Amino acid sequence: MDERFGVQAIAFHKTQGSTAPQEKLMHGHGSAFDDGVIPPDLWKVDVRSAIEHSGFEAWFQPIVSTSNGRICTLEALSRWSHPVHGIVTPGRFLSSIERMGLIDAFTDHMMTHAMDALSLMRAQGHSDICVSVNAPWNWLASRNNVQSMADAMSKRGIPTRCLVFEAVEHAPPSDLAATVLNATTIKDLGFMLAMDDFGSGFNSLELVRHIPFDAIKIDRSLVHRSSEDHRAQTIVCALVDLIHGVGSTVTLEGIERASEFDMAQRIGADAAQGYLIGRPSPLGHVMERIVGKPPGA
Ligand code: G
Ligand code: MN
Repeated sequence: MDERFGVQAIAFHKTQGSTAPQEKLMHGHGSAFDDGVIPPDLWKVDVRSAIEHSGFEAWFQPIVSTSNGRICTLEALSRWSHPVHGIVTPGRFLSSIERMGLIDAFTDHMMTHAMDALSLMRAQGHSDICVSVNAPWNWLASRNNVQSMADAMSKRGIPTRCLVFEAVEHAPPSDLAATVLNATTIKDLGFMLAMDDFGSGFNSLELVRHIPFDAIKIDRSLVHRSSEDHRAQTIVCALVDLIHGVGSTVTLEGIERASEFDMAQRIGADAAQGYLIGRPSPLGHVMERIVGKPPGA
């Protein structure tokens, strides 16, 4: 399968199964205390302290262009390096963060990690690669949040077009007109705006109708195994046409098999993301792939 990908992809594939740090341990949905593993009070103290002391790291997952296999974007994904429980994925702590009213602080934290990554890549001559961050519509709704980001990017000398806000929604948007207006502000400031996880949850066709997203990402629940599932493939294919029809680019999430990458190319998806292409990993590891240096060299 290497021939289908670019140099960066080939370099990275050789590293799979090496010593590369990868997601393990505490995956899944719900919070850890649901499992009875951690007493809720202790968990809350840990979450609050992680926010206050920058305990949430950002790992990065590559998104490649289907036309040449090269990395076009890195998605910043939070990982909590817990002193006792190891690497903890967001499915385990996001709901706690939301319940505790800390989601804005957490999103700000991820934005800083994203800008740090952009600064580092630019310093190494890779200014063509964007970084995307998951941003709840509620966070995006604050003009203050978005304007502060534009100021921070300008201070670092990074054009706003290098940062992609991946709008995520875990509840129906409360006010469509306001959401459309927020999107206009974001676009006017020059940021890229993507819709995350389209086809699941509350990111709806109504938003696609009214908001000029730069990119729409089709949820991995639709993409997974779709290359061998006629119904799924029909849906994904129709969504690709629909998304192109409204002038956005399409990213297929959850590409785990070569046959799914083949399908992405065949049906004209613009970009692909998933374990086949690369798992989320620390920035240093992704940079090794970008510069084409094998880990440990
Ligand atoms: O909602 P969003 O698309 O931002 O979710 C990203 C999450 O999806 C990350 O936690 C990442 O680990 C996971 N992920 C990324 N690629 C794949 C994949 O190919 N398969 C599966 N099962 N999960 C993936
Ligand atoms: Mn995302």
